[in-house]
Amino acid sequence: MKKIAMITGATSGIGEACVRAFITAGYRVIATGRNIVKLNALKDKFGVDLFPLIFDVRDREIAEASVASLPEEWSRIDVLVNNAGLALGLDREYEGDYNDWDTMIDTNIKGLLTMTRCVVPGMVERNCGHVINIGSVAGDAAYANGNVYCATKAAVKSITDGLRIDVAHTEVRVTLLKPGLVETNFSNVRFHGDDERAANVYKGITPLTGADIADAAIYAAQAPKHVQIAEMLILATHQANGSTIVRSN
Ligand code: NDP
Ligand code: 8X3
Repeated sequence: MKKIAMITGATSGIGEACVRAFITAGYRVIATGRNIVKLNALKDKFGVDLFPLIFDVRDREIAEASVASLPEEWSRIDVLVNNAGLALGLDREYEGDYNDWDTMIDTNIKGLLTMTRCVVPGMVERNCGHVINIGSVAGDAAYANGNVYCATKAAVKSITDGLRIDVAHTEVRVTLLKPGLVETNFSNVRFHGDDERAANVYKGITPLTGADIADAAIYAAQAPKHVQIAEMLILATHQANGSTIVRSN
């Protein structure tokens, strides 16, 4: 019987790469997201190995109802990849946008917690499972103008550590992946659709790809049962931390 991975934010970037990687590794995948067209395209591409589930992770009631509505044959989730998330804006903290702050906090922290609350009780009951949270190098230390986004990813680090402690009496494993610069739709979203500004983020450096992060997720998921990959910091070769990036001309 194939294992089941649930991947949030499966419609773009790292999440979409994880869908591909987990299916290639022999899993069936529950792909969750808000973009119905994209989810249907994934369904067309991966067929019986993919189950699309449409909801916004910020809507707690719908998220809970969606997970509860899974057909019996899709209900035993082996791996939860908590990936849905975003940055909005790159402003001084004292000039930041309240709505952007709320959206980041509601998605990156509260959405991730909702999914954990919905899925992990089943893992504990079955005494098996794996939660892979997508944090960020941004959670290690704040960088200029990153303030609230960095704080949400620092929260993901604490929430992940807390979960690891709280399931340590079980076989459930908990992993935090902390990517650096990954070229996805992330910067277009951060800069509210300013493609030129987004492209500049990746100028003069070879950034990571979604597939690089999916590789790390697969490595953690496929580690022997007694091995818990607690944390991985994955950076482009010319990035040293959240604020040190050496670019070529
Ligand atoms: P993308 O913008 O390419 O993908 C983000 C995904 O999250 C999309 O599928 C998006 O769906 C989904 N999403 C956002 N908000 C919600 C929501 N409220 N409910 C459901 N789905 C939602 O960016 P990335 O792939 O780069 O980002 C994935 C994760 O990786 C994020 O948590 C991000 O913080 C983290 N990360 C990214 C890095 C980078 O440099 N790119 C580095 C470190 C961490 P939709 O299209 O509908 O908005
Ligand atoms: C995404 C990486 O450095 O843009 O979390 O914050 S960074």
